[in-house]
Amino acid sequence: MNLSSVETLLMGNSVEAPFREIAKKVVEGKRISNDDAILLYEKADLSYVAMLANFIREKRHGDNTYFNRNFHLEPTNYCVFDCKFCSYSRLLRDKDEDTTWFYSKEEMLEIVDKYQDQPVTEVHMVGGVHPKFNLDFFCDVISAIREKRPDLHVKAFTPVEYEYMFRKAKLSYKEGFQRLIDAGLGSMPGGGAEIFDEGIRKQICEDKCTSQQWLDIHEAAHELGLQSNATMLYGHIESYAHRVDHMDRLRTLQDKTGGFNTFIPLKFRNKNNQMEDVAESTTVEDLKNYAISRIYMDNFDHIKAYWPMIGRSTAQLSLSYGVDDIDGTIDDTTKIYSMAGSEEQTPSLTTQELVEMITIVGRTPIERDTLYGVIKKYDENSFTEQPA
Ligand code: V47
Ligand code: SF4
Repeated sequence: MNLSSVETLLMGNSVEAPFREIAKKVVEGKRISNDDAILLYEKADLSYVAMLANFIREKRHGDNTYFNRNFHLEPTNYCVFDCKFCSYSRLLRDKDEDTTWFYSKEEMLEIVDKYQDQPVTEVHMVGGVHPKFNLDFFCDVISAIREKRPDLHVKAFTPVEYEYMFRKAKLSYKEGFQRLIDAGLGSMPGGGAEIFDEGIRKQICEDKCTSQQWLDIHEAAHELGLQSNATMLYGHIESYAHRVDHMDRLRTLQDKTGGFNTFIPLKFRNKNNQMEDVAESTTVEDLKNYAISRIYMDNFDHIKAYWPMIGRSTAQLSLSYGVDDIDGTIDDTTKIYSMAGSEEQTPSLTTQELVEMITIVGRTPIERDTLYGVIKKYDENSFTEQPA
């Protein structure tokens, strides 16, 4: 969608005045307000938000669509917390060997060893919170991983894990982070944010880190030069106003620190958890949510559709709704979404499959590192034999 399409929208009488005003702000590169965002959620057509989101996406990134070669390392799914939406964790008393795991340092290094000859660039390490793991242990694991693979970027843990680890170690957030940075931590993923509204948080995940702690931990990380992502778990019991409040708190922190790379809306999946009675959002709602996120989060460079959670077809569609990143190869190493009922039961894509997914919808695949350094630009001929 080009500028003239949006200008047509601005001039046309078929579009009501408040929507023309929002389009004008977008074309002029101005920020939309919280009321504007709520109006978009409540009243805007999908095609209208798609046009605006795609305009912003193409202005920032053209057709470029980012992915990386990554795998996950989930140290345990035992967890001291009890989030109602979580299909993955097991309480400490649960001894079912088929559904629980707890890796030693050696077992984690064996997993990393499997990738020894593969050009993966990132390990995404996150899991449940187990009292036997502590800061010293994780510093040891991270430095052992980096010793084996100095080229591997370790993107690890959420504020849920950090708050617990740093509190037990009796360290400030910055002191704790400094220890992990010295051990080789590269950046922080976006999990654990859920929905910041305190009333909703009390209902879905009352015992883990608070919204303010989540934000403070990211702020501390940013101040030490660690970059991070941010997520929003949507499509359960929250209202549109709660989504906008969540994005507002992130946009405000990003104004202050500039340390976030990517915003990742996460669709709530309702299988095998304590919120099975809550219906999942529709694909139309998912696409609308990506588009409004792109329009509202004007200080975030990237919007990611995490394909293991949303499914590869919707991830492809999302590239016309403001999204410019679809995460990575994964190699069937995460269980969070398959256990929650995602259509992707064994999430794994080769680089070639990712490239084809992106080119088939007319975009340009860019293999990136974790912090968006460009590794390789692909085209439709990258995997076809060239004539001699
Ligand atoms: O915080 C848990 C979510 C998150 C369910 O930073 C669920 O690049 C939906 O944050 N339905 C962890 N979502 C995953 C995460 C993430 C994923 C990919 C990339 C990045 C990144 C971060 O998963 C949790 C929670 O919000 N989650 N259960 C569920 N039933
Ligand atoms: Fe534990 Fe994270 Fe699951 Fe909450 S979402 S129960 S903190 S593993």
